[in-house]
Amino acid sequence: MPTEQMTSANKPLSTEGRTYHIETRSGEVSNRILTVGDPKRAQKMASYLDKILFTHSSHRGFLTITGLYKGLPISVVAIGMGLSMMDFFVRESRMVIEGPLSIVRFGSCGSICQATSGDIIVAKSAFAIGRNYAFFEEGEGEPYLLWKPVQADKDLTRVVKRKLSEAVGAEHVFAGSVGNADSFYGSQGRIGTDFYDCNEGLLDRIREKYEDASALEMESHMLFHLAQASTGAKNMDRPSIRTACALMVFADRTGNKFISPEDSERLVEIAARAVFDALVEDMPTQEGLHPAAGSVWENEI
Ligand code: R1P
Repeated sequence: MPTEQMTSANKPLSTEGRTYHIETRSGEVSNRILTVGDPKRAQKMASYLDKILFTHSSHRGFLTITGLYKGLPISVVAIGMGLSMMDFFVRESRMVIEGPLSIVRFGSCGSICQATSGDIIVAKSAFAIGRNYAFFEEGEGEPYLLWKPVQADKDLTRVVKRKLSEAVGAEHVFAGSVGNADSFYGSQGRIGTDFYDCNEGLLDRIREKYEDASALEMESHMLFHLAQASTGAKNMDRPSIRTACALMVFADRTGNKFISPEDSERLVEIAARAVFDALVEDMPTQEGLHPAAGSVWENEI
């Protein structure tokens, strides 16, 4: 349950200025953000910051950790799973951070290309895959809808890919388009008998429609879409929210293999500094970013 009174139904901010679901306020979250799904992954990656200044776990399961890396503020935010959680995260972050945002998602995925468990796929673009309820209820159209890919930010993506390639070896880093499904099972073509999913041909249809389709996961299209839909972009020389996404291959959907817990932990440890280095290279100063006055980094930089 939220502990502070909300001041508006349309834009719920508490009397203390905290957002309704993430529960952070101005000065607690940096313009540089690494976002992940799993809170344990967030804690592990945040342990590679030079100093932690702020940690908050919200009543809805969002975990925010803000600290310093190479003298600059960075936040690590765990959001859970799915495109709705990504929507909460991007919108409520925007509400409390002044200036441009650089957001890198470091997630996990299923590979539908030659990348196998333990490799990394960097998203050049992301498309949405949605269950078409009209098909299931009224027999209309295809069982799954495929939306056109939205591009990641090219500059941020380039630096993320370079840093990860240096960290894990270029031969383990792939690039392509990522399918953001609205579920883990039906909309990612996982076959079962408990539900009427009509998804037997879905992976083939995805590969046919998008030649560079490489991975399936559940948040990247919403991240890229909201960056493009961000109105702040109109007044700036580059978009106000810039986004990139790199994904560890947990499930190899072609070879039917799954990563071991040891290998996934090792990958997260190796990638943490690479992603922080990318965020710092992309935004090397605090000029034009969220003001230090009143922030958790006020007396640190
Ligand atoms: C499914 O297991 C979850 O893992 C992937 C999917 O996008 C989904 O959120 O990403 P994360 O590991 O970042 O949560």
